[in-house]
Amino acid sequence: MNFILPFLLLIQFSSYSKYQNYKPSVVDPCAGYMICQNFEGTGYDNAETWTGGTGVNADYTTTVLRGSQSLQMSAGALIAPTIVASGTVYGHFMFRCSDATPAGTRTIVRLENSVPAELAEIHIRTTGYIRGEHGSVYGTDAANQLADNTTYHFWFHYSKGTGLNGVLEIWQGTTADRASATKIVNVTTGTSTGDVVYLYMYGNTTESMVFDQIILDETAFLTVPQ
Ligand SMILES: [Ca+2]
Ligand SMILES: [Ca+2]
Repeated sequence: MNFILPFLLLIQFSSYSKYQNYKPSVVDPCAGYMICQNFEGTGYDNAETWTGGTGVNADYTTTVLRGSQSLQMSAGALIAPTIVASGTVYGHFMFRCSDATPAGTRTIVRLENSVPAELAEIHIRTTGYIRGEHGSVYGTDAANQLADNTTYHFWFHYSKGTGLNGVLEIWQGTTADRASATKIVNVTTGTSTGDVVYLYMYGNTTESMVFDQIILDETAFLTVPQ
């Protein structure tokens, strides 16, 4: 007994010291991404400057997709901060639309080169399906029909080609995990040959488009913070 007790106390003291020295690391959920915007607080967060015209509300609180504020667009275009030119980009955004079967095809996301001129777009069709466009090549309308006022996670991958081999992939899901999303667009014959410099989000006067957690990077990422 006299031998065991000091031994147990030593173990206990050792664990306590380890606990005292433990400092939880603060992980910045935006660290490392070229663009990472969650629209929290007044205007934009993550020290990013986004520019847009009328019809853009970066402090939207009515039906928030994530956190306490989202982006709501009822018109116009919003431009993300300029990025270093990149021939391959991976993106993610959360999206909710008041009318998922709009009266006309609506562009919701566009990638542009330094000119700026269009490289690729993501559309909602009047049928409620998502379509991808790489240069002059349109992908087949996706098989997953969107529903009104429903929140989705979209993921995309653009790679420039040399004329007829550009890639645009789009995944549609309902969680922060791309592995559980469905690949809905797969263009492999795209005609755009340019590097991405600009990311645009679009609104329309007829529908309310709400976005959140917009991320863009040069390397693939399969999950985003919940
Ligand atoms: Ca948010
Ligand atoms: Ca805001």
